[in-house]
Amino acid sequence: MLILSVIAFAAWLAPLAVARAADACPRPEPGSAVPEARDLRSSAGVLQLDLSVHNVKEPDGSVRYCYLLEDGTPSPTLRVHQGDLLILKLRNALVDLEGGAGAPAGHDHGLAPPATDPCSSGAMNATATNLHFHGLTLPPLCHQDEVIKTSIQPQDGPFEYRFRIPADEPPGLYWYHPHIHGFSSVQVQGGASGALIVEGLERANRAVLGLPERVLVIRDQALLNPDAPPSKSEPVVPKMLIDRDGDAANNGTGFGKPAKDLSVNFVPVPYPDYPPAALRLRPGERQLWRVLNASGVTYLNLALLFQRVPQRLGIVAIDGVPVNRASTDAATIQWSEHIGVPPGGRVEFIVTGPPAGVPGLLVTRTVDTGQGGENDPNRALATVTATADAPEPAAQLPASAAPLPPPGRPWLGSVTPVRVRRLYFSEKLSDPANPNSATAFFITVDGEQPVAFDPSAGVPNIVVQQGDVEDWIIENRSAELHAFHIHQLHFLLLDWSGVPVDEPFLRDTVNVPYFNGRTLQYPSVRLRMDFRDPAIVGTFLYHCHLLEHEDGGMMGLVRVAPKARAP
Ligand SMILES: [Cu+2]
Repeated sequence: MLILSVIAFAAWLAPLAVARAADACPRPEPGSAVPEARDLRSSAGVLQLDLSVHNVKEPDGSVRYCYLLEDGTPSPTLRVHQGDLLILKLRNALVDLEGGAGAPAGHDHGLAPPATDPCSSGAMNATATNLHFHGLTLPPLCHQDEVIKTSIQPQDGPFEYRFRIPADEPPGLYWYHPHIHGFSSVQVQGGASGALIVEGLERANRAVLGLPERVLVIRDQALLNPDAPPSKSEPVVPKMLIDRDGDAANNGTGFGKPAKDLSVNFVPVPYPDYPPAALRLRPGERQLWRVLNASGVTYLNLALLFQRVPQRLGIVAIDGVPVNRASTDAATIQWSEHIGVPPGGRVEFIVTGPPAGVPGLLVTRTVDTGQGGENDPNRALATVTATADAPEPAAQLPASAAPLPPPGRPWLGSVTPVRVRRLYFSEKLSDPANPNSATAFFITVDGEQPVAFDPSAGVPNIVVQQGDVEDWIIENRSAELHAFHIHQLHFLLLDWSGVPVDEPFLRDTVNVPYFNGRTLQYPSVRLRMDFRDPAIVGTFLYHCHLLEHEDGGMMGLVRVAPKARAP
């Protein structure tokens, strides 16, 4: 009798448990209206929140990760002002989806495994996680923005991030995501990411005063229909190959199977038919769109088409930095009909809604990632429909604002660098005789031997002095694009593939062109690196922001040494 009731109870419990697990990270259906993430705003100078990170394996085998507030709200947008205190308690609710490495020790005995010190554990396994606040100029310290040693395990209990947004942080779009070496790709492509906005863009650029604003987070994920033939509406393309990362390789046609599916605020836009998500606004309405490319490997080349005609997009910020950062021009707008955004990059631009009845379409155009790169074909992202009764976005920029004070340090472009360093991206087959063997990914200081990043080595690849400004030339000796990113600081792009550029703003992620095997020199970018801020003293990372490359070892350590005190 007792046994029977236990079985009955278990039978009742099992489907419930499965249902609950499957709903851990719910997602909208393809073709849905683009939802807005919940805005969490600071009040009285403080933004405090409890966030948990979850993962689940779906019945179709796909893997999802998500950040949830206590009431189940996914991936909130964190809205803070310069100087605000952010207190974020992160609870790690990850489970080991594969079994094996990462399963909590002691599970068999029903005992809670011993807690580790998340600040020093450095553990890299499938259930470890942490947070990187991409773009913010924070100290590389535990509980702030340190990702090399900080590793939170499920048994550790809530882990507190607590830091102040720098008083001079440029206003714009930043983001948060996990950064455990070897597991960044699976967690971020699973959906673990969210936007963070430093308010005050209207103080830097009067052109956005009073505009309704929309945050669009573009993520990529494993193909939902990997075996489907291309849509009949597409031209026939050469047979798809698989690149060294195991993704569909660039075929150079702009069509064919993409390496990954994309989603817009979690609304999937899956291959092969790319049913677009749906955006609505009012006819002719001007809005500020803040777009984050939270993809693991997918490059974006955004365009807004009205009846197939590309529209002008008014760029006001890139990588969280207003485009007029170097000038006093209060209403600078960079107009463009398409905007490239590498993985990790952000772009904020003004759009004007189509006239009533004119269909609009937000698309990403094909990106030539090189022979060894992923296939990033042309595809739709969202329909843009103008109707008089379209609901307004939740957020709107203030209609009046005091201008931002000018930056406290001289413009980076006017500072003479104290030295020039050369680094290069390269790749190597583990078995040179077998083109399908695993690839090793490197970023190397010129003159050194290429070595995959080893977090346990603990030895910085580069040591700089706080207070210095340096020029770094980043070469690409591989046959695919890489996206150079450095934590803790922004840089000025001076030269892109041999062409001097004059950008009055800063970036934190930049695309480095691929080597086509025909030029005398490897393609490169020249970056002016800003190590002046004393807050960034310590050790942190630079790496390729294609997460399969980063996890594969394309990462290095830089130590910013404290300035020697004058005697
Ligand atoms: Cu890369």
